Amino acid sequence: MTPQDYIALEDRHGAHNYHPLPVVLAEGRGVYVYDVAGKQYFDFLSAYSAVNQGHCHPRIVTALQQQAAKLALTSRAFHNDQLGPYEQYLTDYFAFDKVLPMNTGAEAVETAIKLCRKWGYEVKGIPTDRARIIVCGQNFHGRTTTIISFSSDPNARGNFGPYTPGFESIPYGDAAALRQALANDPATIAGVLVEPIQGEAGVFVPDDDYLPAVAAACREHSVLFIADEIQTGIGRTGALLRICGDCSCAGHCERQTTYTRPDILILGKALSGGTYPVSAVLADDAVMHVIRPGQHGSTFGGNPVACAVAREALQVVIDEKLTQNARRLGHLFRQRMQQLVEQYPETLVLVRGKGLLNALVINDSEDSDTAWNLCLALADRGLLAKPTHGNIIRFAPPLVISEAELLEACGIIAEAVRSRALAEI
Ligand code: IF1
Repeated sequence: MTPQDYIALEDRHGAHNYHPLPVVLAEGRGVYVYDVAGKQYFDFLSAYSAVNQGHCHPRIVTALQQQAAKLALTSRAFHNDQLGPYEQYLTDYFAFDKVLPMNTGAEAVETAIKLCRKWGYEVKGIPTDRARIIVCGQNFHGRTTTIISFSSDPNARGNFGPYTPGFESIPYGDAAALRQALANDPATIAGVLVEPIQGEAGVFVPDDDYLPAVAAACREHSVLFIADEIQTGIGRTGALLRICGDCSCAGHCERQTTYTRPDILILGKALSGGTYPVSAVLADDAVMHVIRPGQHGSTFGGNPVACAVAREALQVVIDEKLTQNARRLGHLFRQRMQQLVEQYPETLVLVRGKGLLNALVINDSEDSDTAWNLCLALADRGLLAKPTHGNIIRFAPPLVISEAELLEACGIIAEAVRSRALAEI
């Protein structure tokens, strides 16, 4: 079959809920993926930061294979020999009392919303059905009906009503707007849900003092700070979690007492190294105890394969110092991209990001196809990336990338930008 044959099958038999680049992949190893013709590409999307440990990491794949061949799924109707040890490992790794294991990121966000609301009623004393959660404009937290109910993206939200009530949207990165929202009837506010960096919006990095200000404002008003680290967590931004700021420890440092520790931490994506759907909601007993038997769950949540895979995936992050690598090479990437911005101001506006979660803003309108065309030119040269908007390209390679590979990839980006700039003359 040709690439067009594969694409035609998807077009004919699959829902048209995506618009992929015209590339048909067949293999992945480390920072590379290979199409059906065997062409090699740098993967600079990492499945939206799910493949931080590199494609098909041998240790993670082995953990998956061995557990899947031994005991794959018990449901939570019974105990098994993987869940408890995994829960101990994960809660120790991120320094929280408890974890509620789920599968996808959206499921974990929904779980966090239910946990926050229930805490609001049963602990804070919010009148029944009056709980409100504050969210940020341009957020992305998943695609369920409740989550898109508070999306500001008409494409994600349009014609999916009626919408779930109980959410109030404020500008992202604006601590004063948060304080103002919290001052309005705080007795009915249960939580604040924030992405530490807004990935889909275009890799918007708030000021360094924003997340500490969110945490402080939540504490002041007895409101839960909910951090969605599904895309920014597990080393991606050059720290174990983005909320750790510039610390690259594995969650055991003394800064735990000072960093912007959330009341609820949401993880997903790279929790499995991209080999299996694994997500998690972490909180201390004072919050997690509101969930009692029969009040929440999932068939696959915390299944033995998920537990075995996630433990190995997290251990790989520590053993291979992926957080530190992301921090170091992220600086190098932005430095090289900044040189490009200065060399081709008619094509590029700026580069921004943290660690190996970065974006190039193209000098064109949001509804243009410039970013798309540049991604096609990058694919021709052996690098895969995807626009988040008409004029923004996200660059997020696996954190296992070497300096030499990063510099080679920067060369490919420079060549594609150069050819576009020349074409514009
Ligand atoms: C798609 C976007 C990224 C997320 C954050 C929760 C979720 C995601 C911060 C939900 C998922 C994915 C979803 C995927 C594309 C990708 C994405 F473009 F949609 F917005 F990364 F930015 N919180 N993001 O980034 O996790 O249920 O998908 O496991 O839906 O197209 P999920």
